[in-house]
Amino acid sequence: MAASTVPCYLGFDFSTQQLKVIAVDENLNVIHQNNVQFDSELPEYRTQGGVHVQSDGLTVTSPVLMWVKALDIILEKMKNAGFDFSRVKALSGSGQQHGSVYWKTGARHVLENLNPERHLHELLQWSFAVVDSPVWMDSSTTEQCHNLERAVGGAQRLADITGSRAYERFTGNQIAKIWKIKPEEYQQTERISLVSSFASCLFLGNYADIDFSDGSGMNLMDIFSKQWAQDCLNATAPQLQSKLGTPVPPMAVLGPVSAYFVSRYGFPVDCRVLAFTGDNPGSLAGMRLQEGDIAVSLGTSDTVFLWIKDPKPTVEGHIFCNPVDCQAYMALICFKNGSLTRERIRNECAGGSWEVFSKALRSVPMGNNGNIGIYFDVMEITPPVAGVHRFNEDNNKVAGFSQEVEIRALVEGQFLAKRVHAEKLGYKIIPGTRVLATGGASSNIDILQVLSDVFSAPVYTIDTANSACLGCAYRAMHGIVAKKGVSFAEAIRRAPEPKLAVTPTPGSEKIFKPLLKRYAELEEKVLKESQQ
Ligand code: ADP
Ligand code: XUL
Repeated sequence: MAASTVPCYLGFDFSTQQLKVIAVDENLNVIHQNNVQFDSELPEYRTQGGVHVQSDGLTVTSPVLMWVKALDIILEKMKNAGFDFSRVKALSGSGQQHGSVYWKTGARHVLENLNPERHLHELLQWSFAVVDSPVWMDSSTTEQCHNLERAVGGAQRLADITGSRAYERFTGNQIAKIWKIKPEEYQQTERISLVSSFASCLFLGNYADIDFSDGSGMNLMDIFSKQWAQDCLNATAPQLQSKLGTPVPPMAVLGPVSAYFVSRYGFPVDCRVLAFTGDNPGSLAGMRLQEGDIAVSLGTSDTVFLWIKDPKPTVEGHIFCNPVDCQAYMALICFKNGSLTRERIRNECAGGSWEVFSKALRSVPMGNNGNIGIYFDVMEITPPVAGVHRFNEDNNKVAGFSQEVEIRALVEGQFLAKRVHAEKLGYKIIPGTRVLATGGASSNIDILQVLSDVFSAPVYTIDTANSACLGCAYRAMHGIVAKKGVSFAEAIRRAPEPKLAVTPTPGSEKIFKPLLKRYAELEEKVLKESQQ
């Protein structure tokens, strides 16, 4: 590295709809941001929202080579923008959680011998046994979920071991399905990665291990011993342990960047690759979440997460190992109907404009005159129900709302659900509670106002809506000093604090308290009806 260059750290995020990157300098200032949108910039893969929904409506996949090509493109874009790769001291990143990648026998050899004259997507085109990777939106593995819970002694028992009951999108159940429907491809698989560890493999030029935090989203790892749970492996697929590697701490330095990146882009030979992790764990790091805070991420999926010390897994929500402190944990609740549902209602009720959507939100009083809506365009995760359900102030089902009421019902309903389910996990809002918001929709102040009103708490944001990328750039920086015993908080103490965005409207608590109770009852009713 030239003496005049100041070091920097990169954080990538392989998310559902795009690949993003952020670079921070030693003072943790963001010095570069870039992204590649899958649908528009890689149209040859014909994805919608970054995915393919198969004809059964339940199986959801993404072409693994699209992710590889997106990396080729983003690095070219950075180069064309004059980004100086020789400054990169360490890099890390995140991936959408639960998705899986199946490396074909021989792929390790290809990774170790990448020719810097060629693009990664050309070099790796024959390296995957399964070309369409199952992603987190998939809900086609109910049978495998039942098998796993039965094998280990029930849903609560599975949660006691792995932090979650069996969920369709969790990787172990996806692997069990691949083994059942594509046994030959499974046999040809030398290594199975998560989206996060797959991305580490690309940078490392070798197979990279899965980190504890993203590994917690597989229904395969014991979150207390941080090792694969043998009973779960046995119930999933044969010879699985040898295909998974060994879980590593999220702050593990995996090795130097592959020679490919040194020759082709000018990365320094000693640039460190830190274990990649899940996007929600990455966001926890980027939000600088503290105990007591609640984070709400409004991306393709909406998620709520908390920092916890003494986890007690239940059959609702998930417990993951903490991405920045190996003694701690995080609780997470995932809602599948997030931004894509907001976009549908925006298109139908606001002519496709976020400004019109916001204006409509402001035009209807908080509490929506008692109207409540539940909008599950696709099978929801929390709770597992599909369909649109609208209720008037007397709890009677109605067929439709005016456009403005529909918009407010959607946003209020999404946030009522988040608070109801966070409280079911034992979360309490106390004076001083901060709601930290991130994700694409957190740039919309009118949406944040509803969030603040429903939670009766101030909402804070960080300068970038891409907290997962930012968090992983921070993690890359921490990775260099973690071995010396420096904590994450200490390593990033100079990072900007989250900023206050909105405070609750006076009177919001009085309006939303009864609505929270009604929402919980109506959701319960819809769930019961769907099970009849
Ligand atoms: P992901 O990381 O899952 O790909 P992001 O967190 O980047 O997703 O969020 C992308 C989403 O942000 C888009 O699908 C879009 O619906 C939403 N979004 C962007 N701008 C706004 C806005 N002004 N108001 C509401 N939502 C927005
Ligand atoms: C979390 C989940 C999603 C994905 C995609 O459990 O399934 O949030 O991580 O963002």
